[in-house]
Amino acid sequence: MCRTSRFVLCLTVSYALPLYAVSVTHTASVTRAALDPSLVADRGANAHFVEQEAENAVTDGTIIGPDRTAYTLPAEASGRAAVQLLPGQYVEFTLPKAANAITVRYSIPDSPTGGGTTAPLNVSVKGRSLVTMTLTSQYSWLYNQYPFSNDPNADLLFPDQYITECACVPSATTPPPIITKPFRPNHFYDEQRLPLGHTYRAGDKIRLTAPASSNAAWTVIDLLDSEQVGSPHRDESAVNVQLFGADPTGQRDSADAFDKAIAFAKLWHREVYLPPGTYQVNRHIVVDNVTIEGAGNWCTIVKGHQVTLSTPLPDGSVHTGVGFYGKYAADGGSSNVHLSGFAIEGDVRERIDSDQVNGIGGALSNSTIEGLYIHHTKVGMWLDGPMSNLRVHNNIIVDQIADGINFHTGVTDSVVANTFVRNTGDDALAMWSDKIEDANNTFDHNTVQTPVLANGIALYGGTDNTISSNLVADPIREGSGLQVGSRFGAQPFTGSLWITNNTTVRSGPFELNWNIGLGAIWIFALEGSINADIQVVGNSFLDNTYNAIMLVSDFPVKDLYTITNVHFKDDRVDGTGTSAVSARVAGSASFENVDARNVGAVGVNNCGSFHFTPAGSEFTLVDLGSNDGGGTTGPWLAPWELPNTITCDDRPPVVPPPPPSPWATPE
Ligand SMILES: [Ca+2]
Repeated sequence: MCRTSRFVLCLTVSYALPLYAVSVTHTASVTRAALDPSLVADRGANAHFVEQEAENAVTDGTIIGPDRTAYTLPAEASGRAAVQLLPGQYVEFTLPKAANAITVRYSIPDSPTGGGTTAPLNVSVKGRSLVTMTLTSQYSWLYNQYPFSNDPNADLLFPDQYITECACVPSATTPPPIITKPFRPNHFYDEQRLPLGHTYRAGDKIRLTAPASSNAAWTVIDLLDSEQVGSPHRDESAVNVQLFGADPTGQRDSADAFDKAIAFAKLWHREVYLPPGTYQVNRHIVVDNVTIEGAGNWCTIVKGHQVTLSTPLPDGSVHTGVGFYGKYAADGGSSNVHLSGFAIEGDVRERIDSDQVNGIGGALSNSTIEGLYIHHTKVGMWLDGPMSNLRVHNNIIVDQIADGINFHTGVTDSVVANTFVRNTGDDALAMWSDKIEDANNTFDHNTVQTPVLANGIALYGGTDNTISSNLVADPIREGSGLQVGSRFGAQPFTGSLWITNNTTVRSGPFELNWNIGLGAIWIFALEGSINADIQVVGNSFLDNTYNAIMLVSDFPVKDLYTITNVHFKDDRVDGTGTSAVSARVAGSASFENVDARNVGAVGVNNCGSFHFTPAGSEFTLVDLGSNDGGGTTGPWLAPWELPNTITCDDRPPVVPPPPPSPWATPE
């Protein structure tokens, strides 16, 4: 059914976009990251689709949330709320623009022993039943301690490790603590794309119904994306993989046909074309000095099964699966690779860190990746440098077991822009200067939503990198919106780091291991001091669950490492559950024109390095002027707090702020 309608979509001659495409009815409730789009103008990716939250739609089901508590369904939902349908109930969206395709983000229960189940979801448009989707929980529901289990009934994976639930090491505790099962359920959601086979108009209603006969006890709908997919891209001059035996019905394995087409294209200096269809590929396609273009990521789908290997590969993998890989740097790396316009559909259901089961991998210098949709792989793009000059534009990466994109080891002069990342199981976008520093890279105008573990955007060491104009929403646990961390053995931060014009929302979550609240931007000196020039300019930190800004070390190393040379300027803080700034480290930071409002606790929660001497905190705030606004306890940066008054409070009461609202022109 799905494939048939996809072909209808992919063979459809593009409609001229009708005039009513721009008309928006008042019931349509388009948001971006569950915010009024006007609050995040020019921040994040300019996606092809429009997003509507189920909790704003019409339903006879039950709204769950808002709730930001880890391991709960609403916490992992966009906007921290969703709609729960019992069999027979529906949620109905009004299309804000003409659309011929939708994406549904949902959750259904796991099977009792793990591994997932399937359930139907009826889609009707304009009152007519269109199709029944088959939802799955085979790619969601993980449990237990890192790196997780698919078994809800599993005992603790590591009983000899401290857990916060009992504040103890279970195997060393008498009597042993009672561990509730399932232990730490998470990664509840998945999403699915559906071509509608026809262009519907703005104002048409799309109803999603859990059939009365559904086997699923409940069906949670988080949101609906809708879009007008254009006609398929064609290239008659390129080398068509089908001429080499690739099977567009997905029945036969097409990996060897891809290799042959690539070899032929390289010989004749031509491009490779993947016509509309679904191609089964169950291993890496190694690419070097080649261009591969699909018909568009709704039309050309490269899809694979996870394969268990009888002997591990030299790179440590015990599984393989679909992926486009440059040669590893140790083998010379790849260059001049250009991938565009197709989807990569993986089959990764568990986290095995040694497996190379990523959508894109290896080293890809002087290359471009554009217009891909990457789904159900371990990491969307895991680049192992050294490598340079990779341009990643206009991609969608969703439902990953681990990171969205990681620039790992000596990636330089590279860019990720206008890319949309949702539901990663680890950092959505990361630069990890492991052994060799990442330098001169930019993450610009990307949208990150609901990373279920770790950070929206994370920087682990490096020099002269830029994080600009991104939109980061709803990080859930053990991470935050933006992290600058000396961690994971990374090279130190050197040179400058520019964090400019980003917006975070519903960030600054609770840190379960520390049992305190984080900041939307979290600067963390764990393995060394952070003293590079860090410029945090023009950012908006909205609806922070706890703090907006946190600078912190870890208690065992609090007298070893400092954070200095951090400069905040022209930033806006709209709503903090607790403070605007939390400092739990020695060092200093400067503030200029950092305005705050709806601050729930004292503006600065300054603990320094916890010696509490009469000289004051070991952390100094430098007031460069125009730091205005505050909350119920007064101006956020009041003179009495300066330069280093101890105001340390591990757990101030949380005052949930009002929703973010327009901020008048900068003061
Ligand atoms: Ca939602």
